[in-house]
Amino acid sequence: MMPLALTREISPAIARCELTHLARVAIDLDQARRQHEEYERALSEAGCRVHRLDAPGDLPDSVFIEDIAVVFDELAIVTRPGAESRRGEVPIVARALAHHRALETIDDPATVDGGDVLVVSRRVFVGRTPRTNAAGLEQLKRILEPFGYRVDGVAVDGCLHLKSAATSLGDATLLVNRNWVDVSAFGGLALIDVDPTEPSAANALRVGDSVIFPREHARTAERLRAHGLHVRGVGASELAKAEGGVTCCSLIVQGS
Ligand code: CIR
Repeated sequence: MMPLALTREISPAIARCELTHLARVAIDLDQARRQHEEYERALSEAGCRVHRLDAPGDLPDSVFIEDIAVVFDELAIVTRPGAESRRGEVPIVARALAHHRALETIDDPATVDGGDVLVVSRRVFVGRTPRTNAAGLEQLKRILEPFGYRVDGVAVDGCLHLKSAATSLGDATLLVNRNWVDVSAFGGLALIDVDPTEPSAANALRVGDSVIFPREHARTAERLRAHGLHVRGVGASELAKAEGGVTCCSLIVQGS
């Protein structure tokens, strides 16, 4: 069955998004919406059925739906986002996922952002960041280990989330920026480094046989093509100003 890609509308309040590492610059909302539509087209072309959830105006970061849940074959874990401003994003996403998976939740005092959770078959890497705390890591372990997943914390420094620094390209291969993540955690996996001039290029979204990837990171895209990967370029400049990348803007639900 086709994977489902859940996406979310861009909030008209995105100008008030959370920012950690970047200075605030104006986001062109029309351009951001065009780029988001291009992204959704890329998901469709990569074989997904796309379902876009709406976004009430008071949730600036709601387009970054990846942070609100982590979806496995056996269940989905609804997170408790590290930024308080983002907790109101949870109910609509949880309701949508409840049609497809049994749900578990991350509960106070734990915090987890989905962007910190990197799943590579039965291994789950969890970024230690200001958004995902030690209690979050413990709750993920308690939920996932009974299903046979191995869950490990990974040190992250200099970027927002683990998946700003490392993402899966499939076939036991990761795309990484080693300046931001301790790659010793990734034993047994092959690593492709971002081009040194493109530090933000480690966020790639593998779906089916394609890698959806920002057109802005042309040099790293060449590296991916040189490894035989099929790269679908999308314009991602506007949401990058809100510290979002290509994994952030969807939740992929396999077999739905
Ligand atoms: C935030 O700081 O929460 C948003 N402005 C960006 C979230 C990006 N999400 C992600 O990398 N998974």
